[in-house]
Amino acid sequence: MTDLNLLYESILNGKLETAVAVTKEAIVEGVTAQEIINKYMIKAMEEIGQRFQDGRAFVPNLLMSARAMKGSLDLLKPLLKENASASLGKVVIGTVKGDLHDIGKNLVASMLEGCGFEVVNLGVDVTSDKFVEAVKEHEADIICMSALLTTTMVYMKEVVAAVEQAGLKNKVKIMIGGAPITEFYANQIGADGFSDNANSAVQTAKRLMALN
Ligand code: B12
Repeated sequence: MTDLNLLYESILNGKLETAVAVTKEAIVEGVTAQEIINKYMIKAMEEIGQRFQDGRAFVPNLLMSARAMKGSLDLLKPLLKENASASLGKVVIGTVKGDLHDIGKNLVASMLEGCGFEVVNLGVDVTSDKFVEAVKEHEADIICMSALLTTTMVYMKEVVAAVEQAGLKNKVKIMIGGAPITEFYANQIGADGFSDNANSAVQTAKRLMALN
């Protein structure tokens, strides 16, 4: 039986090879992707974040943890997809301008995809123009914006304004998230939904599509 605490430790310590090996073993043993992500991977990222905050870890440690997390997540993505049925709706997702954090955003994208949404991932540092263009091009039902910095979360308001200006506010729902984001802030800027984790993001997306 795989010791999944080793996955936690390997992400925390930025050990990509071990993280990938343990994830592979866990998959073979039938541990669900949700359990691996929620109980071990996210917990490890939270801990390295806390250490960074306390001055006990530094940017290279964060990058190595992020790399290990991505390696495991890449293996789990196809499993998340197995549960998917027909498309529940189309989502364009991105981290807002000035912000390069993409781990949480990619997790949300994978969960949405895994649960049946079609997802267009615009990456990081996404401008309001890019969000608007993508909504038009893909006829998206939902825009998902992520921000991890207090200095970049304010840009979400500009995206909402750009969506309004493009006459798309009644056509597309806006959902936001990221560590500094609150429900209060979402309401304040006129977003339609907020979630503080990847699991409830799926529930919120379904609610916005009037599916639950
Ligand atoms: C990893 C990390 C980095 C990595 C990012 C690697 C990558 N590829 O993403 C690197 C090293 C590059 C980095 C850089 C920086 N970082 Co940084 N980083 C972090 C750290 C430790 C973890 C973030 C993370 O991945 N968490 C794990 C994921 C799973 O959680 P999450 O992102 O919160 O996502 C979940 C939810 O928020 C939600 N969610 C997220 N997005 C969305 C979107 C939608 C639509 C929905 C519904 C939900 C949702 O669901 C997700 C899954 O459950 C945080 C600390 C922390 N505790 O948050 C600091 C942190 C965010 N960083 C910080 C800082 C200051 C920086 C830098 C400015 C540092 C520097 N001096 O250079 C730069 C900024 C670069 C830039 N322009 O973006 C600060 C921000 C402070 C602030 N209040 O603004 C933090 C809080 C650390 C700290 N306490 O000081 N960082």
